[in-house]
Amino acid sequence: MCGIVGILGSEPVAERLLDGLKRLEYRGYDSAGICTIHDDQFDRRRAPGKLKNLAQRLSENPLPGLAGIAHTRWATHGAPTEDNAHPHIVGEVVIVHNGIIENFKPLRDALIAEGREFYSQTDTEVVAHLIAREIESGAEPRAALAAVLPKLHGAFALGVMVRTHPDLLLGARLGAPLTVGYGEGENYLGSDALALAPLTQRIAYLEEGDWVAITRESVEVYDRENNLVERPIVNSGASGQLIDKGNHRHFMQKEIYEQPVVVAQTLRSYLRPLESRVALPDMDFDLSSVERVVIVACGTASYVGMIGKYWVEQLARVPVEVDVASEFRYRDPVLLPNTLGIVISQSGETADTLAALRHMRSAGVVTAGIINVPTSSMAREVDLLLPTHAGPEIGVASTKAFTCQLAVMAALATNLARAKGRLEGEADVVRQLQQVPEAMSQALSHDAEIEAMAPKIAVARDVLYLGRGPEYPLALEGALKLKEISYIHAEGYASGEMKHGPIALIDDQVPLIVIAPSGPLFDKTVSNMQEAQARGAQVVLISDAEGIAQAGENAIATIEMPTVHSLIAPLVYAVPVQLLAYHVAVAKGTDVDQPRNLAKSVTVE
Ligand code: HGA
Repeated sequence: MCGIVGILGSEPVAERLLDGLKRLEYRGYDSAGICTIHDDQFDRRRAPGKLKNLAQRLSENPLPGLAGIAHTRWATHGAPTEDNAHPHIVGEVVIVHNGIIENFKPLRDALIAEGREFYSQTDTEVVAHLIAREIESGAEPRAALAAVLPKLHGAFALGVMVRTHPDLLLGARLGAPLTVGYGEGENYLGSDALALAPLTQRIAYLEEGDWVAITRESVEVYDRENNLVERPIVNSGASGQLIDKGNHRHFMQKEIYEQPVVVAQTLRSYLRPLESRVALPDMDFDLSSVERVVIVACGTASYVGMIGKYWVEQLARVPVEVDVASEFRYRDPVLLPNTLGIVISQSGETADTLAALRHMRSAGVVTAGIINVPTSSMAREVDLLLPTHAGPEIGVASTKAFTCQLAVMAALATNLARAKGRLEGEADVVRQLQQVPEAMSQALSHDAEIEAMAPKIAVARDVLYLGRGPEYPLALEGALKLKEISYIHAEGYASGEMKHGPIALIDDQVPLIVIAPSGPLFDKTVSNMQEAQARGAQVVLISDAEGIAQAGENAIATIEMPTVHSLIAPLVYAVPVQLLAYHVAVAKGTDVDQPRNLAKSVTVE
């Protein structure tokens, strides 16, 4: 979601702020802006739409100044217009904000009743007014910020400057990430280490409730009780190079193609082939005492959880509940003793999942997190971190993070099964998992066929995906992927559910994508597929050689996957599902990497 960069520099900052925003582009945004202080005045450029619009304004009307803050906005309150774009200036204060101020309405009403005028529809402007009001009544900037923070409910990261104090940059975080960067005679503020990577590798991660006062020479961090605290300076290891697309047309395509390598990389940290063992990092709780599992995640990651439910129940015979994070906390879930809570998140900052994690921890549940960003809030708060090694995922639609999460989920299911004394043939599990990268490469070799069939799907208004067993969540993922990037309406169904409703939608204009590896469930899925074909459905069958030989005859297209063990099928079959969505989106000409309305790291509830 939106990004924050701030620089207190010894050289002009505008271009560097713009560069920092470019590094945060992958999160998704719909307007952007920069404000500097020079000659004791604020100077600001803002533009709706992509950063190139802001860059254009900067080139027509450059922005001098050695201190400034910048923002990419993903609108939550008010349309993505120039007036609503950050930074917001009120009196002596300029502010950028990530997140939502949940109590903005009563605060805004009270400020209006005092006679204050609002210039935007954002919740953010309330914070600017509150700080400005403190300054007007004589508070110095630090005290003004400290007085306002306790009044704000919700989740936020803030960057603040005060016109009369051009050598001071303030920041605060609660529920949204913020980092401080340490330079030579300069210091920085950023949403993440990636944004600051060309400026510095020396980073401190602020903790929940922290606020910070930055000058060129010093950084003072305060906790929510306003005690001066130390936050360790670490080497971020983030590359200063802008991550590029290599020879690929889009980041999403590059990330789909990276999967054999990054899944191998992820598996390498869990597999011990010499010992025929699937290992987990050390933990200070006993897996054998786990009597139930609760998995909480959002979007694509929640489908990893659903596939995990099939695996854990089948292998370990431990009951599993899967919840979408936005529902979990508010339905006051029953959390019994000896529950293992698992959260799954690429960014480790997803607001709903983070809140669910905290809910589980406060209920005394032991937690594990399958997370791609090891410095994220979730990674720091779980009892057991199970990292994925997907590398930075830039495309908004998750691909490689999904399959790496599945790889880790398989490792966790195997370990639970062993701990419960249920695991037979661990050497075989290791062998199957070792085959995943090669099988994924084979799946990728069908790219050209999938590209060729994409125009047929691109003209559809609705698309249905069917799967059974672990391929049912994959059908949900296929439909989500297609919706996200091609804007075609798509639904995923458990094959057997089709005749309980969705079959009413079937006609010869509705493509039906059937994900069905051969195996014990195959015949049943094929029956469901044939029921649809009898009503004109245009079937694309994704199966292996045996399945296609048996049932591919009347399909409009088939995509042949290598023959794989049922455990690893979801990882391998994810590839054609992703490629299909990708090529359909390309055929439709949509913005594949930054689809409309979507954000990458969803830091608001
Ligand atoms: N609520 C603010 C900031 C939006 C945001 O955090 N996006 O990720 C606004 O609507 O301007």
